[in-house]
Amino acid sequence: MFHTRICELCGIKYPIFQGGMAWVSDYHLVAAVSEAGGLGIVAAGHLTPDEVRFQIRKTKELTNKPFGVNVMLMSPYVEDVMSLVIEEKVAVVTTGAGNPGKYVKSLKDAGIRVIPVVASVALAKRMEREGVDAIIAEGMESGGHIGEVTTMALIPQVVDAVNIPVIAAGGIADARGFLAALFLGAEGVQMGTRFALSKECRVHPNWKAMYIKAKDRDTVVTGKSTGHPVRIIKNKLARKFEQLEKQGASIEELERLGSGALKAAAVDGDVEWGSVMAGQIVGLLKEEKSVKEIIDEIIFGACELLKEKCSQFLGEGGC
Ligand code: TUI
Repeated sequence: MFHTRICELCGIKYPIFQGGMAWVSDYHLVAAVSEAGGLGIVAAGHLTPDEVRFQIRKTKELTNKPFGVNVMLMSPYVEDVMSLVIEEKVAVVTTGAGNPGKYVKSLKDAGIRVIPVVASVALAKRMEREGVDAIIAEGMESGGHIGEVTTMALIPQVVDAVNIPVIAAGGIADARGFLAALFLGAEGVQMGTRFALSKECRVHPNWKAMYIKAKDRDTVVTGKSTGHPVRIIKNKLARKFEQLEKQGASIEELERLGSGALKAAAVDGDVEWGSVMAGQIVGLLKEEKSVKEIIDEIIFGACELLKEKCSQFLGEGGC
C-alpha cells in the first residue's frame, strides 16, 4: 500500500519519515518509527559527534530496520558528524538549515542515501544536479527553522522542477494530509510535530501538554530579523523576542535570548522561557498516540479515504 520510489530507495514499508527534531527525537522514537514501517531519523542538531554516535548505536540496538540521521548544517560539529555517519554506515542522511552540496559526493560514495531538506525550487534543482537521491520539500507551516513558501504551493512546484522523488513536509499529521501530499505529486511525507506527541517520544511532559493545548493560531515565527526564522508556540520567550525585534535589538542580543532555549523547553520543561518548536498543524493534535497507531491510522485511513472519495466523486461509471 502506497509503495513509492521512496520505499525502494530507503528500504522501508511506508513512505513516512519522522523529522529529525533536535533535543526531541531521541533513539526511542527513531527505533519505534522504523519498527512501525517508516523511517526514524536521529537528530544530530548541535550534538557532539560522540553524542550522535551514542544515539546511532542505541538505535541499532533497538531495530535492524533502516533509519536516518539528520545533520543540521549550522552545527559547529558538522564536518565530524558527516565523517561519523559514514563510519557508522547509516542508511539515510537528511540535512537541514543549509546547502549540503560539499558533502554529497562523500556520502554517496559511502553508499548513503542523501536527502536534503529544501524550502525552495532553486535549491531543489541545485541539489538534483549535485546528485542527491531525493528531496524533502518543507513548507513554512513546519515547526523550527523554516523557509517562506507554504507546503501547498511548494510541493507541486518542486515536483515539476525535478525528476527525483519529493517528500512533502509541513502541515501534515494525518491521513488527509498524507493523501493531499501524494496528490500534489509527493512520493512520501515527513512529519515532526505529530511524532513529537507520541508515546515513544521522551520530550518533557510540559512540552506535550503545551502541544495538546495549542490551537491553530498559537504558533509564531521568531527570528525573521536575524535571518533564522523559527516557528515556535507563543509563550513568554516569543513575546520577549517580538518586543526586542520591534525595538531593533542587535542580532547578538536576539541570538543570546534564543541560545539554549530549545533544550530548556524540550529537556528541562521550561515551556514559558524555552523554545517550544511546533508546526501549525499542532492545533489538530488532541492526544498522545503510539507511533504504530499514528502510522497505521495514516496508511489505513488514507486507503479508506481514497475509496470513499473515489466513489463519492466518480460513482459507478468512473470518469
Ligand atoms: O532544519 C530544519 N529545522 C530546524 S533545525 C533546528 S535547530 C535550531 N535550533 C535552534 C535555533 C535554530 C535552529 C530547528 N529546526 N528544517 C529543515 C529546513 N531547512 N527548513 C528550511 C531549511 C532550509 C533553509 C535554507 C534549507 C536550505 C536553505 O538553504 C539556504 C541556502 O543556502 O540556499
